[in-house]
Amino acid sequence: MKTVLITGASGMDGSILSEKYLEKGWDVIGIDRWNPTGLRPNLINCTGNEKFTLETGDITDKHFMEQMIKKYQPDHMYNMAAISLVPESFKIPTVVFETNTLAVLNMLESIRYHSPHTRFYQASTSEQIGENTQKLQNTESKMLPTSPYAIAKLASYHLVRLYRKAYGIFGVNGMLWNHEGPRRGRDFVTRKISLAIARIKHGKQDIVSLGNLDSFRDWGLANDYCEAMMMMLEADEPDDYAVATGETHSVREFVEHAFDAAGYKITWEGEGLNEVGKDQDGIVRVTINERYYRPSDVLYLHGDPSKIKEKLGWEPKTKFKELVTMMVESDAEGEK
Ligand code: F7E
Repeated sequence: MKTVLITGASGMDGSILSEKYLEKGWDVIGIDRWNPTGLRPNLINCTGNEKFTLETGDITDKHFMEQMIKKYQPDHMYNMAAISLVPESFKIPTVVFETNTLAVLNMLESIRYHSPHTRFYQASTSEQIGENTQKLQNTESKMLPTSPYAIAKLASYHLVRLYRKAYGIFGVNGMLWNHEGPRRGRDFVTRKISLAIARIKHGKQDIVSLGNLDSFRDWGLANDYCEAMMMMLEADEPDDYAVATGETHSVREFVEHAFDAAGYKITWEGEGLNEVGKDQDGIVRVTINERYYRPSDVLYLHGDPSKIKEKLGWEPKTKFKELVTMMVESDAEGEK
C-alpha cells in the first residue's frame, strides 16, 4: 500500500492533491494546523474517506514533522504548507523564514536520516523571478526576488537542489506561476475579485477596492497544476520544472473579464489612487486603495512551460478566460 504525506492539506493545492491520491487508492496523510473552528471546507470530500488521515500540527515544530516522517515513511511527500500571501511576508518576515525555509530544511533532514526513499515535492514559486522582467521565464532565469516570501522560497529551492545532489534524495522543485480556482484563498487578487463580483451581483456589496492593477501574471488552473506536480514525483529522475500557461495578463484585464462574465462592462476613469472602474450604468464598482500596494511588487510574470511539456508531457488544459469565468460562476453560485 502506498502512502502520501501532504502538508498544507486544507489549502487549495493540498486538498486537490489529497483528492487525486485518494482516487488513486493511496493512503493520504494530510497535515494541517489545529484550528479552533474545526472547519476545513476544502477537505469535505476527504475527511469521510477511511484512507484519509488528518494529523494536526505545525510544520515549524521540527519534532512533530520528524515524527510524522518516521511514522508514515511516505512514498511521496508534498510540502504545500507555507505563508503564501506575499504582502503578509513584509509584516512577519521572521515567521515567514521559519515556515517557508527552516521548516523545509528540517523536513529534508528528517527524510535524509529517517526515510531516504521518500520522494519530496517542494512548492517553489515564480515570485523568485522578482524584478527580472524577461519574457518567458523559467527555472534557468536570473532570480531577483523582491519580498521576504520570495527570498525564503528561493532559499528552500536551493536546499532541495542541494539535498538531491549531496545526499541523493529524490527532491523536486515545482516552480509554479500563479494558479487559481474556486478554492483559492480570499485574500489573493483573483478570488477577491470573483467573490466581490458575486456579492455585487447579489446586492451584498457595491465596490471592490484593489491595489496595483498594472502588474502582469501568468494565471493557470490549480487542478491542472496539481497534475504537473504529480508527474514530477512519478518521473524517472528528480528535476526542477517551471509550470505556467505561457500567457500573461494584467490584473486590470482580470477585473474586466471577471466583471464581463457577470454581465458588467467596466470602463476606467482617472489615474493612480483616483482611478475608478465604472459599470455600464455609470456606477463605481472598482476603487484603488493605497493599503493594497506592496512595499515592492513583482510587475511582470510570464512563464515558459516548455521543459515540462517536452520531458513529462504536461500541458495546461485551461486558458485565462475559462479560468476567470469558472471562478466568477462558482462564487456567484456560492453567494446565492
Ligand atoms: O497578487 C496585485 C498584487 O496576491 C497578484 C501567491 O500564490 O502567486 C501568488 O502571489 C497581483 C500583485 O498573488 C490587489 O500587487 C492588486 O501584483 O493574487 P496575488 P501573487 O503576489 O502574485 C505566486 C506564484 C505565489 O507563489 C504566491 O504564494 O495583484 N493586486 N490589488 C492585489 N493583490 C492582492 N492580493 N489584493 C489586492 O487587493
